[in-house]
Parts: sequence; C-alpha cells; structure tokens
Amino acid sequence: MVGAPNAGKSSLVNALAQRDVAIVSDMAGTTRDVIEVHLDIAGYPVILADTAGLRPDQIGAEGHEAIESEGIRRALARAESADIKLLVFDGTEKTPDPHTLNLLDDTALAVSNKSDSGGGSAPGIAVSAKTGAGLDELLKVIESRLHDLMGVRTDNPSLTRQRHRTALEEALVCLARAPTAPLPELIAEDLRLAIRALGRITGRVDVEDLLDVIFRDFCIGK
Ligand SMILES: Nc1nc2c(ncn2[C@@H]2O[C@H](COP(=O)(O)OP(=O)(O)OP(=O)(O)O)[C@@H](O)[C@H]2O)c(=O)[nH]1
Ligand SMILES: [Mg+2]
Repeated sequence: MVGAPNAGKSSLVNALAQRDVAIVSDMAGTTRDVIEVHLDIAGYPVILADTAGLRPDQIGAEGHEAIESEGIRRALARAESADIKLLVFDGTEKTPDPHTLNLLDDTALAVSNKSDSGGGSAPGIAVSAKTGAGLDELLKVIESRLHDLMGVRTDNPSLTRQRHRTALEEALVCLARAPTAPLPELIAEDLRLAIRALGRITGRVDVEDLLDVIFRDFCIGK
C-alpha cells in the first residue's frame, strides 16, 4: 500500500483487515514504519503492508524529519519488492499525486480513496475506507491478480523431500485423530501438533528443532 500522506492508506489497511491495526489521523506523515497484516484473500495467504506516505521532499531531511525520511525510504523499498503495489490516491484531490503516479507499472493497482467525499480525477478503482464502498470490488481485482500470480494448481504438488513427506504424514495422522479425541483439550493438542508439522515445511519452526533432527538422523558430532 503506497501513496501520498493522508491518502487513507492506513484507513484502507484497517478496513481490509477488518480491525484497527494502523494508526489513522488527519496529520500528514502519521505512519512511519511498515506495518504488516496477514490476510486470507480467497484462500491465498497475503501480507498487506501499510507504509509511510510518500513525501519525497522529506528525503534527506535532518533532525525530527529524518524519521519520516527513513519511513519513505522503507515505503519505496517495500513497494519495489511487493508482488502487487496498491497505489492509493486521495480521490478528493484535484490532481492525482505525481509521486504515486510515478510508481505505476505492471505490478501496480490504482485505488482512488474517499469516494464518499466525491470530487477529483484520481485513476483506479473508487473506494471509501470510511464507508466500505468499493472494497468488495477491490478485493475481487486483488483476487484475480493473486490468481494470475500464483496460478491455479489442479495437479497435486509433488513432494521432493523426504522431510516434507514425513511432516505431511504426521500432520495427517494428527488431523485424522483430532475429531475422535474425547476432550476439547486433546482435540486442540492434535490440531497444534498438525500445525507444528506443517510449520516444519513452511519454515515456522525454530532452528533448534531442525538441529535436533540433523544431529539425531545424521550423526553429526554432538
Ligand atoms: N472522507 C473520508 N476520509 C477518509 C477516508 N479514508 C481516510 N480518511 C481520512 O483521511 C485522513 C488520513 O487517513 P490515514 O488513513 O491516516 O491516511 P494515510 O494515507 O495512512 O496517511 P499517512 O500515514 O500520513 O501517510 C484521516 O483523517 C482519515 O479519517 C475515506 O474513505 N473517506
Ligand atoms: Mg498511515
């Protein structure tokens, strides 16, 4: 999510996440750090990142403003590495922000916010973070982008590593056992074990666990 200060990026992040993650205020330059929320959009695991408003004249500033400058640097770096850039325009402005327009490319998706206040000539999908208008349409477009990016797999993904196969089998055993467990605590434990097993594939399990396996299975001097 990138755009001019006050365009409503944080408001949009909150609206899409359906919770109050980022601070919203009418002061330009509210957001400094990159704030990430994990979302499930049509089954795709998405990380939505809120960023500092682009105000390039702050870049290189000193003193207090150096913080904003660093925020803008991070915003641009994050936009650069993102799979999809949501360019957020303030739809009530007479002309679209040129710094944001500058980022328009194949990975960009333009959004014109504050449609409830009408007015301007900003490009893109008209939405209102305030009323929620247009958000469904925005999500549909993001969904189709995700679809294009990640593709639909109708075939079964092949498992190339024994370690992954073992982890999946373990997850399956735990999931199959969970519904038959006599107590809610035991169901939860089975689900936790299943998640842990999957975590070994997706990389959410700490290094210690992996080192234990390496030492145990490969007899590297302990
Ligand atoms: N009318 C209206 N106001 C909005 C909408 N979205 C945000 N605002 C207002 O616009 C102002 C800025 O909103 P933020 O979400 O903080 O904007 P931002 O783009 O994150 O700003 P920075 O963090 O400073 O870059 C706040 O006063 C919001 O209440 C909207 O859809 N309609
Ligand atoms: Mg913000």
